[in-house]
Amino acid sequence: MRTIDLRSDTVTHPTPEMRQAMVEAELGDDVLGDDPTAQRLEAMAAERMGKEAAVFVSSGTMGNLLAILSWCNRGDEVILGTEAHILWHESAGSAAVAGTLLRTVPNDAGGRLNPADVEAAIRTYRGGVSPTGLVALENTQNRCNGAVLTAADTKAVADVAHNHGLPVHLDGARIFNAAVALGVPATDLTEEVDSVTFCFSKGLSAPIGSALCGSFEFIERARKGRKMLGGGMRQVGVLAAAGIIGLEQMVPRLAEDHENAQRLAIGLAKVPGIVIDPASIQTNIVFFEWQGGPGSDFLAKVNERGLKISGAAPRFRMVTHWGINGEDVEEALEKIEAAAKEAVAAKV
Ligand code: TLP
Repeated sequence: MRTIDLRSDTVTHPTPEMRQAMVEAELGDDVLGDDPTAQRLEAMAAERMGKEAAVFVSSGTMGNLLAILSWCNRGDEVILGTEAHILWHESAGSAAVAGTLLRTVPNDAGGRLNPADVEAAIRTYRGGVSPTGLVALENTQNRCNGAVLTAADTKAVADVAHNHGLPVHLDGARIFNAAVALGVPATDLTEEVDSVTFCFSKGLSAPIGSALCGSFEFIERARKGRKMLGGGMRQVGVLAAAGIIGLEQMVPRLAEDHENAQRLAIGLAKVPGIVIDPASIQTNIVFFEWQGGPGSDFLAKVNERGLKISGAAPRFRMVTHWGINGEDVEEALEKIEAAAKEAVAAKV
């Protein structure tokens, strides 16, 4: 039986062009500053984000952690959304490694932070107060159905932070999905932030890696932090070569993933037991709620039909990506429908 894997866009394998580029990549020792392919990727990443410099890191998690380490002192607070990936999925590195405290303000359904909430959460050192060191945004906002923040949403929060002398970091793991969904260059969405992480290993389909981008001075600090974390990689051009192809070839096709996600959402809305508002799906991430009985039964029935999804009951997730076409979406919907029918019937 063929498996359709919609757990994440992280499951993508390198494209044939990437594999070829990896084989042919010109290499050097990057810790010694000698890898031309890594340098080319970093220059491209900085340019695509409208920043002075970039550093190639092993993952989005490492990029976000390095941003926190590079902006904050130990004992500082980071203000971010209640649904932030940094809070939910990064193994508390912000606390365990960077020694910072996460202070949350609510994300609205569109993934936005209310600037007034951010302002109210900012604290300066006095007595036992831990001061704010950084404000962090996320675009697209994964847990808010991959919602897109506009340039105006970003600026509204960045203005508040900057008025208080605070830097802003953007977890832009899927920033190109946001840019494609809005039909704007990614630089429009990063202009107001001081640092940004984006991933090569999600919709862009490269096997490994992310970039952290910012000013020359900030990236120098981040490079030191990367080495400290054991993230200095030697002939890393083999990985950077795939990232270059991702940037050159894979960005415009993200629109296809968004269309497939919309198709998926519309189909899911017709399945008894499933609750979803297709209008809330803006990019390639499709969360839905299962209300047809025990979630573990439903998930088992989905999996036994050769469909992989992620999330935890009652909130499951499907993510479209390179390698998933319209027919796969139809087949996934058939599998979900059959699993749902059987799960509902088993309940009564
Ligand atoms: N997200 C993964 C899981 O960790 C949930 C996924 O499958 O979506 N920021 C955002 C917004 C992310 O969605 C992710 C990965 C990361 C950072 C971390 O990237 P990696 O996995 O490269 O450390």
